[in-house]
Amino acid sequence: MARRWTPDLTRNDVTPENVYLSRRSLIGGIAAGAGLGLAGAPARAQNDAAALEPNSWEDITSYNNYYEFGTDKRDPARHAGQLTTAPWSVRIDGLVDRPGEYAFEDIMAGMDLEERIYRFRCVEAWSMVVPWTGFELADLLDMAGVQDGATHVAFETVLRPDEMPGVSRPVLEWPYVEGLRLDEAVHPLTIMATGIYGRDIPNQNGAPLRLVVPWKYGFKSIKSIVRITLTDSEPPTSWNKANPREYGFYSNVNPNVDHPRWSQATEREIGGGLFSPRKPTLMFNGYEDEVADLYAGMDLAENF
Ligand SMILES: Nc1nc2c(c(=O)[nH]1)N[C@H]1C(S)=C(S)[C@@H](COP(=O)(O)O)O[C@H]1N2
Ligand SMILES: [Mo]
Repeated sequence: MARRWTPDLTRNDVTPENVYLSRRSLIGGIAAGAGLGLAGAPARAQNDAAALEPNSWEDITSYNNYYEFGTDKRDPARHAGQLTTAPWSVRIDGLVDRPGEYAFEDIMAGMDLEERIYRFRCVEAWSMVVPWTGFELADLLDMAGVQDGATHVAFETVLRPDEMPGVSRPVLEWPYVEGLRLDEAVHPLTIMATGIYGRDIPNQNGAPLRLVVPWKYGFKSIKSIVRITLTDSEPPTSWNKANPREYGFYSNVNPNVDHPRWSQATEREIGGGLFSPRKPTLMFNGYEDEVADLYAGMDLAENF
């Protein structure tokens, strides 16, 4: 398999320490932490490892946002089973050397799967920790060959009114669309997830493949992708089209920039229990060391 294509926009090419530590914490549990020398690690890394105890399979697969199946958190688990996910293909087009319809199996054959335990923070101020399985989006873009001049990546979710009861209502403009700047898209933290806890990703979580951008609000992580287009301008995004005052293009997790209708300073941990205190929300959802460079010199309140 071809190695990752690295544009000059991105310099951060190493596996972040907190991802590495958290992977160990899943394998060995908290007790293994001491054995791995975490006792001597800096306070921040210890906190990361402790905070990254993943949510249960039950939490992750029964409390969902997937509006094509309804707006109640339980609707996706009830209705997404109807979605036909095989055969599946992703059309990759726009500014690429090898545009075309890529079969899901052919994509998987060319990718290195790994586990990534990431914090997941919804713009609605709840959060989970999810053990995804997937591959770096950069590797998929490499398969298609990104051309000079591409600056952004646009994504589109499948639209099947017969299988998606939610799309009969104009909650959003369908199909659901999202976008990233190219340097965000090829950042090593940005993955396409195809599994959770090492099992195939359930339909309600975006089978057979969905985007995961852990430093951005959850709605950027578009599900059940059928099209990826390389462009030379910022693509339209569903939530921004629906309410540009409340949802920006960037949507980086930021405790200092409130949603117009609620604070983003804290979050409710799903599965934390009725009386568990709200957690402070971390800058870039805890991935500041890895991604702050992408936004150097940018006003993050203006570019929200
Ligand atoms: N196509 C599509 N993708 C989507 C959504 C959606 O409604 N439709 N919801 C987004 C939102 S708001 C969140 S928080 C996450 C939820 O992912 P999860 O259900 O796997 O936790 O998916 C995102 N991706
Ligand atoms: Mo969300």
